[in-house]
Amino acid sequence: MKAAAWLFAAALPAAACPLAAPALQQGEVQAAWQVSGAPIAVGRHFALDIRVCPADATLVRVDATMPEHRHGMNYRPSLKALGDGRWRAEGLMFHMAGRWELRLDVQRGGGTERLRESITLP
Ligand SMILES: [Cu+2]
Repeated sequence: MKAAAWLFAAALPAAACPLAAPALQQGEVQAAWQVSGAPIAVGRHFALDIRVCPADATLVRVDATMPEHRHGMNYRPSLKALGDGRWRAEGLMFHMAGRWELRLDVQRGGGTERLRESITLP
């Protein structure tokens, strides 16, 4: 596992701030994410590679809900800091088709910014 994490850290470039579009933005906080490995599919675990800016911002939580159904995921993802504004979230799973809202909570300067993005699964 250690070797795999190192390989990943080497492969993903540091978050050069500000991030190029498309990136989520809330206040001065920016985040960009991409699915790591196989694309998101109903009922299958997936992982996200996430970059956060500026450098003093800390990603503290990754979560997802289905707002129209008023429920979240059945699993709580783990979050790993890789340094240089890079993070990895593992163990996410969307157990239904439909619209999910991905949520990234980022702490900076004593406040928390919540960045959101809609993901619709066919
Ligand atoms: Cu649902």
